[in-house]
Amino acid sequence: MTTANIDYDYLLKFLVLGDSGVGKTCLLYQYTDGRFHTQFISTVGIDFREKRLVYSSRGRRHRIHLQIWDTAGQERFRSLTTAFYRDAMGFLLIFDLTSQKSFLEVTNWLEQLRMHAYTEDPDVVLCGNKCDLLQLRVVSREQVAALAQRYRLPYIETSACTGANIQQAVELLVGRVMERIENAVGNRDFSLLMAQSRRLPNLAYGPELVRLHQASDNPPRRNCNC
Ligand SMILES: Nc1nc2c(ncn2[C@@H]2O[C@H](COP(=O)(O)OP(=O)(O)O)[C@@H](O)[C@H]2O)c(=O)[nH]1
Ligand SMILES: [Mg+2]
Repeated sequence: MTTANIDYDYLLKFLVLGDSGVGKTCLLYQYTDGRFHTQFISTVGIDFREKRLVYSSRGRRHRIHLQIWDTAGQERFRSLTTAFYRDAMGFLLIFDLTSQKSFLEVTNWLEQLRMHAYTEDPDVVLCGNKCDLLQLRVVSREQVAALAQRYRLPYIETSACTGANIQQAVELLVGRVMERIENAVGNRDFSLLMAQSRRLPNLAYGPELVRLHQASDNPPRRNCNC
């Protein structure tokens, strides 16, 4: 493997998790493309989106290559493999503010993370998505606040449709992970993860699993007016 073309300081790998239909794929596209896509992949596989950003801390600028992995529909079958979680350094855990079920499932996703992530206490940002659908909202702020406090999770309300708070959510997670990196001297698990992160994604997962920008055969789904 060659590292000659690496022109960033850190490659960060994040995962987007949450029940099917909460808006993971839309949120990811909104973050990288600034648009609300309505045509999506529901095939089995793994997708990722990438973005470059600069993170400044303690007077230094770090060039970050951010890779955010999506589940591409596998979450529907609860069939995310251990390998899927293993290489991720941070997690965006999404639920749908218009679905109590997706909110109740958050604790199950946290349990999955506790079992499969590189540490029992990984960096997670909880996102209540579809905040544009005010009339359909069924999950209250109090409910989320109690859960976020119980699990000590930062919480942010997002809309993949309008773009509200998407960048903030991702950058909050970048900040958390970068803080961990800066404090990680001597943390063996995290050092190993960072060493691995120099690998290219399709080497890490196998090219047959990587499906980028793939449109589905299904007709476009849309449930808002933006
Ligand atoms: N109104 C609204 N609809 C959304 C939002 N995010 C996703 N959707 C819709 O919710 C459905 C599921 O989105 P998708 O990204 O495929 O969910 P995934 O299964 O978690 O990847 C689609 O019909 C989207 O158009 C949002 O923030 N607001
Ligand atoms: Mg999806």
